[in-house]
Amino acid sequence: MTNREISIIFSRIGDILEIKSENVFRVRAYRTAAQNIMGLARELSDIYAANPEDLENIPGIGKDLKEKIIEMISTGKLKYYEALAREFPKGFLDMLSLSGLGPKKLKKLRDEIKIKNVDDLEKACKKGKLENIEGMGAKTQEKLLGAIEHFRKREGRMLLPEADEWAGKIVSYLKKDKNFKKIEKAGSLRRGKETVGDIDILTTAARSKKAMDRFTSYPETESIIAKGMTKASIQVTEGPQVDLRVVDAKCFGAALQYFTGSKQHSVEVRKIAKGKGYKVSEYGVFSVDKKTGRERMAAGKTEEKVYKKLGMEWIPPELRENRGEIEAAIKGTLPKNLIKLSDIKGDLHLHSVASDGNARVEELASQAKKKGYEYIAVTDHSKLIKIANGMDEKRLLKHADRVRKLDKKIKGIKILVGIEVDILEDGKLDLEDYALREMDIVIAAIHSRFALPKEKQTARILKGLDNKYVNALAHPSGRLITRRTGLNFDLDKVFSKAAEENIFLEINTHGERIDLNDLNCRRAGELGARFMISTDAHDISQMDLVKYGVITARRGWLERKDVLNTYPLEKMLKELKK
Ligand code: DGT
Ligand code: CA
Ligand code: CA
Repeated sequence: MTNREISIIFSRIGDILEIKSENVFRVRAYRTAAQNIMGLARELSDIYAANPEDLENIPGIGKDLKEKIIEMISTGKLKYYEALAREFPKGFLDMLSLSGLGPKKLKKLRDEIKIKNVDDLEKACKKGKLENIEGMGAKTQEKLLGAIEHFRKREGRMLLPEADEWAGKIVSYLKKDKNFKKIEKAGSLRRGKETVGDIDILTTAARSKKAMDRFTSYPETESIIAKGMTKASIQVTEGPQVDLRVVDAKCFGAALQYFTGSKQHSVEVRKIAKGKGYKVSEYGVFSVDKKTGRERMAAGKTEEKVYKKLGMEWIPPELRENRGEIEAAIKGTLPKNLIKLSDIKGDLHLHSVASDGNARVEELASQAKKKGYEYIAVTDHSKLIKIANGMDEKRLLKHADRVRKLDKKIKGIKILVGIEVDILEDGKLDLEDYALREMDIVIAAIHSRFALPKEKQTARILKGLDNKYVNALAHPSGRLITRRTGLNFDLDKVFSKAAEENIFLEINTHGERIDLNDLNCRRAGELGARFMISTDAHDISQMDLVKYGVITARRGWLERKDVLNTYPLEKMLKELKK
């Protein structure tokens, strides 16, 4: 289990204990533990593997919580939590995921108007039943309805990296069996959508029935949802639903095209096909003889052939959302050098032990070399972020000296020094110009006052970008996929300003961020802005998440030339000169 999962369970327990009106100190103990775990740079499972006793050195973790952490790490669950959850009706605790609904309010709703689940709550809000409850009102109802809508959209979906990890495990399990020939991921996962509902896998196999057996024997299977000769679905324990299909090699391309979707993309493709007298299905592209009505297969072995038959260039999966890609594929105007992972030459937003990172600069550099990078930038926090040990001017300049000395010493990679400086509420930056001027790269970011009204937030960001030393805007929207909707500001104004001032907009993949998202990338690109794909890693393993930034950039139709950290060192440095 990851720190995030463990932290979520502890925080849930805190909430449940509060609903049960248990001792406030116990409630607080779980919440503190949850918070501290979330802030840890090292994975609990690593600490445990090295020395289980060290778990007790984490602030807020005593003997009891230590044992619970060990239970979660070694069994993947916590009996105590499961028993607590069973005390409530099914679906009741789901309501804790609604933003704006904490344990106090939830308890009231249960005690006063007998709310049992999200459906009940929605009905009650619509009927105005919350207005009579002390401390709530019309405004609460409206907010909750919004939160319910958001909740439903996300229900049952997982974040792309998580889905990708599961798919990787299952594919490598299948690959161990020589019966499987081709194995490809399809569906929203192949398209790189930021959340994935279920995982779709397509294979060819010598013996279909045996392939089904192998799949449904996946060790972590909780239940087999369906099993036929060529199609099966399993539910993975605490994981996704996975659909597997075995198809004929001669129509593999057609099947891959069909099951990659998106549905809207395929519907449009079929319209084009119809206009040309073809029929398209997961079995291939077929021409229909008008007299006899007989169908003849015209393409199907590869996706390229399928698209070609229909008069289109092959369309990269990330573009298949019916957002103009079909017209472009017909006209031959798809992006020519759509960015790819191997274009990335460095990571320009990394944290070190100088603020809240877990890695020393030497470790970041050596990991970057392993990844084949030409350069990195170490960009720690500025002083506003006290809990992250942010730096003031004096400490930053000293730190910069140290990093530059290291850069001279360490061969094979260029190490830049920069800062992730906060844009304060009034739009001023958190550090004085005399310090910013000394940086190789200045990344401006917002980590406070998320709720400012649109005009103020826009003005704040624009003013921040006015500082002439700023090179990039980190995680511009401030959104966390499941937990925070993001800042309210005029996107076009900020994107245009960035374009004008040669400020790079970040595509950040840290934690629950994919920020900017695909649509924002597309829009900003149209407005002439350029980008920087960064992991904002606080740990060397997180540097691998860059691939999800690349996928998102592809979904935003961005090309290599649009992204700063695809440039070779000299060219990149020129772009940073102010
Ligand atoms: P998800 O799982 O909700 O994240 O989204 P997808 O796109 O993976 O959707 P899923 O798993 O329901 O189906 C996988 C692909 O199969 C989908 O992208 C397109 C294709 N597909 C499924 N149902 C239909 C359909 O009714 N019509 C068409 N044209 N394609 C479909
Ligand atoms: Ca799917
Ligand atoms: Ca599916």
